[in-house]
Amino acid sequence: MASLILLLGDQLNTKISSLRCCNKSTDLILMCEVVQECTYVKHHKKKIALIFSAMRHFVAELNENGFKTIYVKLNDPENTGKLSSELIRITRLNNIDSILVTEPSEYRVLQELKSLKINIQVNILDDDRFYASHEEFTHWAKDKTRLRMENFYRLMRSKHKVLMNETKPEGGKWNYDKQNRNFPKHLKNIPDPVQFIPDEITKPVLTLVENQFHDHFGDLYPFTFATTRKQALKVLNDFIKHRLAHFGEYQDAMLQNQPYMYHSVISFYLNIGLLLPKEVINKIESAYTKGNIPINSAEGFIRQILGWREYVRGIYWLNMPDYAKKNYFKAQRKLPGFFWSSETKLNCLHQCINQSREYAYAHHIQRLMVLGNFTLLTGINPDEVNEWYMIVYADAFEWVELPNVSGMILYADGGYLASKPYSAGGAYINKMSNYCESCHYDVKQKSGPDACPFNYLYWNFLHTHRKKLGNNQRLAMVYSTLSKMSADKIKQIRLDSKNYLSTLN
Ligand code: FAD
Ligand code: DLZ
Ligand code: SF4
Repeated sequence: MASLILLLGDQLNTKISSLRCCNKSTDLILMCEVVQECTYVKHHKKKIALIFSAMRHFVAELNENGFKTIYVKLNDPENTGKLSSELIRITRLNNIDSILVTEPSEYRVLQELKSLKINIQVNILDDDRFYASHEEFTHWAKDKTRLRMENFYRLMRSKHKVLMNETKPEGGKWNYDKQNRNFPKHLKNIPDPVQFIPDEITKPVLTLVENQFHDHFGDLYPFTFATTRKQALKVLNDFIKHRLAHFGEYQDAMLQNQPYMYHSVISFYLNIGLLLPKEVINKIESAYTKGNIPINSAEGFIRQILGWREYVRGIYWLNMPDYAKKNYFKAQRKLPGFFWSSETKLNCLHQCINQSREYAYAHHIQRLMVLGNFTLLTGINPDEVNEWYMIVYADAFEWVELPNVSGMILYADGGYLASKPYSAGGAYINKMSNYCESCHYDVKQKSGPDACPFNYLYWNFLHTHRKKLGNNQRLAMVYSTLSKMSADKIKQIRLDSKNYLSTLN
């Protein structure tokens, strides 16, 4: 009996459930580069290069370890360009009794496999790289109308005994974010993450991407990503040694020309399987136990993976396909062209868009409080915003991108994922960055042509959506401030906003 194991571009780990079931002497592993996966949204060039190069490195490792593999390259003449049709083609060419695949991380691909027109059995295994199974998350979410990450995170900490002292959280508190709002703007000599020179496997991939996807967004060169597990482990270990200690303190800070700050830059590798969440958390906890890392950094970092990453995945699978259609504020504006060109006088946006084009990376606060905040305040349609984030970031896979965009930045689910919209005026961006120092607009001015647009757009947003947000307890203070504003002031906010918004059309 021979199985054909389909291994997807984000399942590059020998511990993945499908490979654990592989019988080396009979089973065949199929990996394929397909145009459909590169163009259903026009992914950033660096993202396609990362996935193809990592896939090619991984198949070489499998071959060395005695697995039988078939690797279909993008330009192979027989390549039909779709995962499902490649599966059917390869099944017919070989003597296959059944198909085996670890559950795809995206709903779209799962549906494609479920509707495969083939008369042999297709077995879909759980993806147990995650801490929480779909069943566990569903059980936790049952009967809750609104979910909260912090409650889920505490459950995960207790259950998996991460940073715990018996039943108490390590250090006495579950969350140390109050210590994480530090930001000296003169911060210098931040060590860069480890970078790699393209090898003989990566170089032809870069040429391929350059030729086939030249019209996609983003700079392909320099290409310095890790493309093997060994390299990804180097990135992780280097982060733990040189940057983790400051992660907590500076995690919300943004500096011009410092794309990485003290962030780990491992999401690319976690999401495609080169690193496993459990090994990352074990290493962070052990660095903390050895006394090298302060608790606010260890806890803050672990919360991102054990808390947020697991939580957004749970929300995605519990609510798809409906979640993709959410639009609580009925936002309809088109995404402004400068999200592609970066030609805008708002320096914070200009910097974050440029950086995203160059690196296919922006850290969390840039995605949330600059780019995301702007799309929320200006009422951009969620489909357009989701597409942009899916295209631009090399770590973007729908299961993690969609809840972050529709739930976290756009509040398009009406508060199911987040307790309030992450909206802010220019003062927040000024506090957490040095972008305002070289901006055309004046962050201190509240109205008029030179005022920072975030200042009036913030109040305009709250004013416009008072019916939908006015009863939110977490917004009680801001709505009380808004209520005290004079009619003239509100009129000016509306006028400034109208004028600015008209420039976006
Ligand atoms: P660090 O800051 O070092 O954090 C460590 C790890 O924690 C990350 O590698 C990531 O795996 C995890 N993590 C942190 N925050 C989140 C979060 N909110 N949700 C899920 N995991 C988290 N992350 C993606 O992996 N793919 C995406 O497509 C993606 N889209 C996002 C879109 C928006 C609008 C926002 C606000 C956030 C998005 N994130 C996404 C989450 C987060 O911004 C990135 O995971 C992070 O910036 C990756 O950089 P890092 O590895 O240096 O992270
Ligand atoms: C993102 C991506 C790209 C660009 N290319 C491929 C590919 O050629 N082959 C493949 O197996 N996977 C690719 N992926 C990842 C998939 O789009 C998708 O995110 C995963 O299969 C998870 O469902
Ligand atoms: Fe951004 Fe406003 Fe600061 Fe300019 S002044 S960088 S638009 S926050």
